[in-house]
Amino acid sequence: NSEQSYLQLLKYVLENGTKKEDRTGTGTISTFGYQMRFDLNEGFPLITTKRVPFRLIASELIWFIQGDTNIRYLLQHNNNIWNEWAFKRWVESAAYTGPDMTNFGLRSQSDAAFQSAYEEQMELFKQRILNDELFAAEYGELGDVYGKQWRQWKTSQGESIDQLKDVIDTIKRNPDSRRLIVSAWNPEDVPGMALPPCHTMFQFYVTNGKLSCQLYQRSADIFLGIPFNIASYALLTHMVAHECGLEAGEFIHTLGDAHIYTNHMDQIKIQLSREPKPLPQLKINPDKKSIFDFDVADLAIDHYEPHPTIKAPVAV
Ligand code: UFP
Repeated sequence: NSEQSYLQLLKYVLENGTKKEDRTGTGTISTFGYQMRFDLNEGFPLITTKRVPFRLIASELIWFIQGDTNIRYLLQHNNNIWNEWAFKRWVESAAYTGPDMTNFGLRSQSDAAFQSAYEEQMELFKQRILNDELFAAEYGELGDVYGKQWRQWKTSQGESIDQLKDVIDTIKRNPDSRRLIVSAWNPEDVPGMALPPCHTMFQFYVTNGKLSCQLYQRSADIFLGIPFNIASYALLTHMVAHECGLEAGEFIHTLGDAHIYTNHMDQIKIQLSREPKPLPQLKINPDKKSIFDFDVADLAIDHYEPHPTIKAPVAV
């Protein structure tokens, strides 16, 4: 099944990747330019050779679709995937008076005493975001991330463009359009961003009543990031197809710098030794028509029986 295209990517980069230093100081092996295709009719491409948490993918995607850029919604849904980016802004701000958290990502991997101080500060930060609305408004805000660019792209005229709504309207009115694009890469905003968008832009395509989507991802952490990214855009494609009265076609995933972090090698060996299981099925609440009305509870995954989770450190 289409999980093989992901496993082939892992093998390809293991065999053909070249050593490359990176921003995080971790070190990678990397290749440039790679494409995977997932036929969404073969099942939902949630990787089975390790457990991938669909719940986190669904709540993050709904957060993007709502145009929300504050981690508070994510924390309310017990989703911690964006915490480090908000935490970084908090501990670098003048208002933070706790222990020094410089370079917390790398330090907490090598220094156990630091790690417990870091975990304590992170927990305090999360509780404050959840319980203090004013604090959340200031320090939970990530600024110009996906939700903002998809739903409220700022123009030079001071207006705002709802790219996602516009593209859905166009799919309905003019499905043959070759301009069905949403861009998250805003060159004006990039210099001020902690994490410039990895999912740079995506394009829809309609043929024979089926909606396909292609994503250009400029930078890809193949072990940790990519299984999330595949599932997230497959889910988006299904949701947009649902709203537009189309079937889901293919998800095509095009990668720029596709890399394996050198501290993920043992995990990848374990994963490649496993036999893929049948892909699960996606269930969408048929009573919800517009993707802008979706809630996490309207999306579910059926018959997902993956191999166990494989833990690995995130490069921040
Ligand atoms: N990354 C992903 N997918 C994502 C995401 C991040 O693979 O959805 F948000 C990885 C890619 C890279 C790092 O390893 O995060 C971003 O670093 P950089 O901006 O230096 O490319």
